[in-house]
Amino acid sequence: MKLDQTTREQLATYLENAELQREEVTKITDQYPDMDWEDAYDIQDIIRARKTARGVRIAGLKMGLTSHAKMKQMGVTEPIHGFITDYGSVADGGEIPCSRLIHPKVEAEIAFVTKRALKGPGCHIGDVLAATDFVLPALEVIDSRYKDFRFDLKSVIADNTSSARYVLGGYSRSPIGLDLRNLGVVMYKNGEVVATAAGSAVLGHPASSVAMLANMLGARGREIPPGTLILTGGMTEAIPVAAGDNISVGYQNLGSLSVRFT
Ligand code: 0L1
Ligand code: MG
Repeated sequence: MKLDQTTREQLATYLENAELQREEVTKITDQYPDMDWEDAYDIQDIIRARKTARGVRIAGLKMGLTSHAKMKQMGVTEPIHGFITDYGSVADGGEIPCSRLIHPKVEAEIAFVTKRALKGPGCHIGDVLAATDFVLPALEVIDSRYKDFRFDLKSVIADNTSSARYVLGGYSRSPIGLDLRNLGVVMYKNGEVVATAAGSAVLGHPASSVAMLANMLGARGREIPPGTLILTGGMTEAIPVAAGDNISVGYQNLGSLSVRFT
């Protein structure tokens, strides 16, 4: 690590305050260009530990930047991971007040729920499918705390990968017998199609995103416990939303979900 503990704690305060007070901030690498990946995940961990200490429940994990197009755009070869919270959960058909967010965007995703632990290294799609209880449709609402969504990878990891809200909906099904690679989604904003995609947009197969998460956590001596909800990453591009927008997403063989921004 390149940053001392006091600096990492100060940066965690800076970023969590930005989230809680709905305040755009400048990216932290402007001030600390030498910070490394370990510093970035450590700042995220400090934010997570502070939330837990205040009684927030960690509802699951998420992978971000899992599409090859988005990775290429950011000049990286590895996705990033973060966590989701109980207060981030929004009911299917529910409302999300924009007054609590800075500049939200939505991504259609597939969520997995595990029934057995997954631990890297060496975790692969077969391990993930065998350890999955069910999959279900998800919509992630990302809301970078950085001005104009302008950041680099280390800054966005520290900012818990822009995690803000999420909606789970549709049908829960075993992944066995589902063609997740070719599973199509259509996203509508105010009744108009704004994005279409297939499961293969997520690292070739959404289960490979879970395998990669297990391998990334394994490199830090951690695992994905049984019963973990995992958002596998956007199939569609991230679509900006504002108060008054209705978003609905249809998932082939898995039903649909919707949410309204107020
Ligand atoms: O969930 C995501 O893919 C977002 C990762 C962070 C990058 C962003 O905010 O666009
Ligand atoms: Mg996402």
